Amino acid sequence: MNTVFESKEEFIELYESSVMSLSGKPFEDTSDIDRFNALVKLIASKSRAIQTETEERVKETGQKRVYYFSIEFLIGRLLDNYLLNLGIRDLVKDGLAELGCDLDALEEYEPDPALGNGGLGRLAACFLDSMAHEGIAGYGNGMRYRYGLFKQEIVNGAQHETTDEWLSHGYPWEVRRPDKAVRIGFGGHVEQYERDGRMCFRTVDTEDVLAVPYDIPVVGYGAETVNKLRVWSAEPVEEVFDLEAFNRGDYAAADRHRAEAEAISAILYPNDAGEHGRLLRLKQEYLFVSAGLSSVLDTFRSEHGSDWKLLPQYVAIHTNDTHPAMCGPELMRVLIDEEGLEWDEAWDITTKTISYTNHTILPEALEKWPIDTFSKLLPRLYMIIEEISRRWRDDFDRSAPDWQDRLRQTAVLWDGQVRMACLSVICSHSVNGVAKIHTDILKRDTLKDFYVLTPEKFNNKTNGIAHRRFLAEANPAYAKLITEAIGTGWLDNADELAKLVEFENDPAFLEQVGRAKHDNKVRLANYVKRECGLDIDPNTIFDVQVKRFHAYKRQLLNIFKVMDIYNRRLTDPNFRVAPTTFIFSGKAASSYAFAKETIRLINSVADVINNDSRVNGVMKVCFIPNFRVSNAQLIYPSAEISEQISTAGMEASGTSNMKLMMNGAITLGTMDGANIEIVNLAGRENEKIFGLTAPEVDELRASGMHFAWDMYNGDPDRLGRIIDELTDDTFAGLSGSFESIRHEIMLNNDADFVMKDFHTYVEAWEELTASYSDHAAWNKMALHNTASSGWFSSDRTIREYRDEIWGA
Ligand code: C3B
Repeated sequence: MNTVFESKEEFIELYESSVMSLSGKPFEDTSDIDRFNALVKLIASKSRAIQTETEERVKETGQKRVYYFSIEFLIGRLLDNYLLNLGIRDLVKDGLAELGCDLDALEEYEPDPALGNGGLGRLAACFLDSMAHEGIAGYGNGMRYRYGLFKQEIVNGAQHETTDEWLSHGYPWEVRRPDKAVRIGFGGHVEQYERDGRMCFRTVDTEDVLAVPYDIPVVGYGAETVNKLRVWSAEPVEEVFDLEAFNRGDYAAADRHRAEAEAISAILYPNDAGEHGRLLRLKQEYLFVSAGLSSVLDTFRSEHGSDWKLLPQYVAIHTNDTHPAMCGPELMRVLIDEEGLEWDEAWDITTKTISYTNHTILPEALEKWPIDTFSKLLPRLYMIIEEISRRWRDDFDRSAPDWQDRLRQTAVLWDGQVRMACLSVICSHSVNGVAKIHTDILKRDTLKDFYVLTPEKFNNKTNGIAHRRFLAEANPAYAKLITEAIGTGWLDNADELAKLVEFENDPAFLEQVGRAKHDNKVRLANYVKRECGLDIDPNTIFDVQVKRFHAYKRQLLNIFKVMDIYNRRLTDPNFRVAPTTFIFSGKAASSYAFAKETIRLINSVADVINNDSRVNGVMKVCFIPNFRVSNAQLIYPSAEISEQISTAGMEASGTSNMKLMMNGAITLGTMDGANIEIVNLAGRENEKIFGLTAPEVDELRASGMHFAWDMYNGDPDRLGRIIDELTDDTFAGLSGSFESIRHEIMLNNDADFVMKDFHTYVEAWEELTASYSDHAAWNKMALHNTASSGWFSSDRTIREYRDEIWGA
């Protein structure tokens, strides 16, 4: 462990001078925000000192560098995490207290950068943490959006989006590096020219923008390694201010040039899966790929010269989903056009350097770009893609009887479109899915033709989570208890959580587990009261579903269950319900009507139930607005039931399932994604599994059977009633009824099997909650989940990537 401050006194002295030099005011006159910024500046500069040492070590030992290219990094707040990783949280807290400051209060000033949508972006951030912990020279490469994912407000039950101005008070962690800016060309046309007696290509008449990097330190636990996340911002190449337009009073025109360039990094596209055809998105993708590669290659050149054959030995480039798929052709372009390599040699280097992770089988998420758009925006890159495509076709093995079909499935260019997933697979030496079932589905179905051709490329890397953030930092009450029991080793090595098994039959310990959970529920209840004005009772079961809204994630099934319990309770006051608070949180893509209607339904049901004194002793419904990393850290620790109820076969992995399990929640879920691994690790008796399996879902789909009306008519008291309540006035009081949801279910034949899984789901919920009254047994299950969750640390995932993909 590096020593960051010799003593508390040294910290205080350095901190006071940091406050003074940043604000220019004596300490007593500074605001909390001054104090927060100065604290971060101090910790960031200490981190960068370790970063310099890390950098020297990497150079000296010739360590392989890993670059993680991702269009999203959902990093969350960093201060608390870095204090923990640097081992100085207590020292800093005490030092601040001596100055009359409260660390927890200062931490509330940190923006929560929403540079990602959901699971994929958060995974990238967990990987940064784990790469630094594992001592990997691992760097994030992404986009610095001026506005992160929209802020969600709930108005009359419905989601409203407002801009997320996370940079309005500055971001003290970042350092702008104009010296490392890269010029990026769009449009223009390709011409041939002769260089050293060789015909070469270049693009002329391009419209250029400047990609300017900002570096954010990534501090590894143990303070031995500090890496960096580099995010790119788009700016005009030169200041072209149209004075004439300005003098005319046309201010917009005067600054148009700047505005056009900056638009590229203005917003994160809020669609979790699938953002097609938008020119700006394509520009974003090329900008961070091209600028990122340029800085990767600069570093390589400065250390190893221009011996490009060595690139795969010293550099691994990982592409997080298809958004960085242009890495392949862009690396080819640089090696051929700028470095003068022949195609075959460049191709060998490229494919040995790049690897690819697929995160979803949803067809709408497999990116495709119209050739027309693509080739106009990036003419030279398109030429290279055409050549990749031509060679793929020419070299295609035509001996199999179904070769034509196989070629159709794997072609990069098809039907007027560039298929980015095919490009990603072809340009990579490794393709992985993110949970066992997901990788199996990729092999068997989504990417099966590639799998038949190159089975050796395919491998599974089950996702993981940053356990220091999501357990140690988010759940101090439980973390303290764990450390008292098994020591601090689990922070470094999450496998040590297994030592908790010894305490599973210790009644006093189990009681403390319950008490920690209760404290966390009180903490969340206070937050809910502050944010939504709603009283929720920490003595009820906290049943939690938090994630993006999507039909296949089936928040609808969950709210149907709530409606059913409510209905049955009203019909029969003797119907026994374990008192429960149903907690939902998550955003819907702004353009996704069904998901937004589901949010409105949940809030409308909440409005009725929470105001009905007949049921309030046993149920409340709570929608927590604006789900993001910071409030997620309050929600996971308070959960007792983890709702993981996607249609089997649809959720690639899920990661909230892991975060909730680690915090001692019991999974109520389908056999989908990483739920399957959760069950395997913790034992089926410690989770509650229900519903159709993936093969059963496949079979039902293939049968083409229409069952929605039979189910509706066959169960008028429960399912039928719920469907009717979508369109009568039961829940319409807040802002109207829900015709489109009814339509979707009944006329689309229940595409996500909400009706099909309804009864087994409610039954499973009833059984699970009935067992809650035996607190000791419940706490034992909770503890067992935590004890079994070490494998889900992203430290483990990253070691697998390192050993089996990157060879770093
Ligand atoms: C998500 C998947 O939906 C999750 O199952 C998975 O756990 C995470 O990725 C991380 O692998 N995902 C996402 O958040 N955004 C996409 N565009 C595609 C997948």
